[in-house]
Amino acid sequence: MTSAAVSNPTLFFNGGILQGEGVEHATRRIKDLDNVFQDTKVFGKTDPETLVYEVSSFLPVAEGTPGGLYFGLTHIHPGKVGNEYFMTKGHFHALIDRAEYYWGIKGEGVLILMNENREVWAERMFPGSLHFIPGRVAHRVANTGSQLLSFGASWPADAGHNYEEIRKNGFARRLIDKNGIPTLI
Ligand code: M6P
Ligand code: ZN
Repeated sequence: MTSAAVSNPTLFFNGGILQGEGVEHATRRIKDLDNVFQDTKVFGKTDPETLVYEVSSFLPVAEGTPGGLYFGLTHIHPGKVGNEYFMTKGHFHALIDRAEYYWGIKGEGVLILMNENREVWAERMFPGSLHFIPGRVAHRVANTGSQLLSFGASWPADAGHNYEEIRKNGFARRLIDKNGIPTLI
């Protein structure tokens, strides 16, 4: 059903896959996640090609455009390195005061948050959960379930990513599997 005034949307995330013109796909494998997991011994023995997460993004304007809005869909595979769950690299925004929304679509996870004083807290993520991430707060998501974890994200086009801080100093706390229970230590 279309008319001159009512058209079909140009973007879809049916079946968890973001489709449409201008959508970009990125993969993060073990080999891309140096300095993310604590157990370097197990990390070193893990197949470097193991797929940890995938991100599709719709970036309609150039990075840095004030007022622009980005959309991303992230899928984290189930798995662990030692007792630590597969998770995203995590970042502060380059323009540190920029905020972001995350929301759970599929599977179970935990959103780990850390402010500039290195205080860490975490929120459970599940289908229908909505997370407002204020500016000045680093964010990372771990898949704590045995299925794929999918979540949506929307952030300002001028936010950028500051990975360096997390790469160097990490998060002050880690989420590990302690006797089957996701625990912040
Ligand atoms: C979300 C957004 C993206 C981010 C992605 C993966 O989709 O926050 O900006 O790139 O998650 O997270 P990270 O960049 O920390 O690996
Ligand atoms: Zn972000």
